[in-house]
Amino acid sequence: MRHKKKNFEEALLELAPLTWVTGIQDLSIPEGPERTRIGTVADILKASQSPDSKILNGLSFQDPWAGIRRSSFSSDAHALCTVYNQEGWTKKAPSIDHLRWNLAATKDSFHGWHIDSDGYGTFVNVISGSKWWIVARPKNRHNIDAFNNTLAFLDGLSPDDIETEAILLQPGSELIMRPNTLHAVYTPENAVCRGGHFYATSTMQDTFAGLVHTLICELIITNSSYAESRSILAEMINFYHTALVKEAITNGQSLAMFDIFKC
Ligand SMILES: O=C(O)CCC(=O)C(=O)O
Ligand SMILES: [Fe+2]
Repeated sequence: MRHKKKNFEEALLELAPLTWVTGIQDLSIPEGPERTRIGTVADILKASQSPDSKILNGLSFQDPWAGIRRSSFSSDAHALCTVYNQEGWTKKAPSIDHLRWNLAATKDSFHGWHIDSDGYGTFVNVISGSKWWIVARPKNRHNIDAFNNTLAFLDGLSPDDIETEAILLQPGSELIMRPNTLHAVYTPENAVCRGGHFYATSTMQDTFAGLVHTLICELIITNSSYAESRSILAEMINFYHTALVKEAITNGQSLAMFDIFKC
């Protein structure tokens, strides 16, 4: 998706008003839970304007109004839109507020190695500035077990087993990252991004490994956790069952395997 180039202030104020209160990482505080403080969008703007200011990283701008779109990789959107568009469906839909979020970081923010929580895949678009997104993956890409053992994941990863790649994200680029991907992020200039999480049928094995890591280690290796993700997975299971076992037809459309496995 293409975005018009915006300066930081303009992009930041499109996320939220100056008085908006949110969790912000203050990089003058050593890594750990204390690093996340409560601040405002005005704090981020002020810090962005002075080179001597603290480095601030706002990672918690949930953006429920961004909506979820059916994309070629977002099977969860496909399942939820189909299930909740059925005639006569009255069940309360799971909260999807956490699926769309924005980031606002000042120059030199750094986020250490982690995986995103709950087995989610992630996409990110840079609106202003840039980000170095560094990913690590098993050298042998066919060895899907390499990142699936939690103990190995925590202590046993050797540089001989993994390869890393740094990708410079700029306005107009979109990164789509599979679940259970170790990544670290450096912000070389003030940056605003829009992003989101997704589940894809094609990467469900990685989702499962990411879920197990989230369950066992939670905040040691990931930076957030969302209970609602389980309801979304339950609806996907419901969707697969409806399509594959019941071979149901919804809104005049067959939920054939083709529909499910295309994303
Ligand atoms: O932009 C950043 O500093 C980190 C983004 C990220 O990986 C995350 O929020 O999980
Ligand atoms: Fe992340």
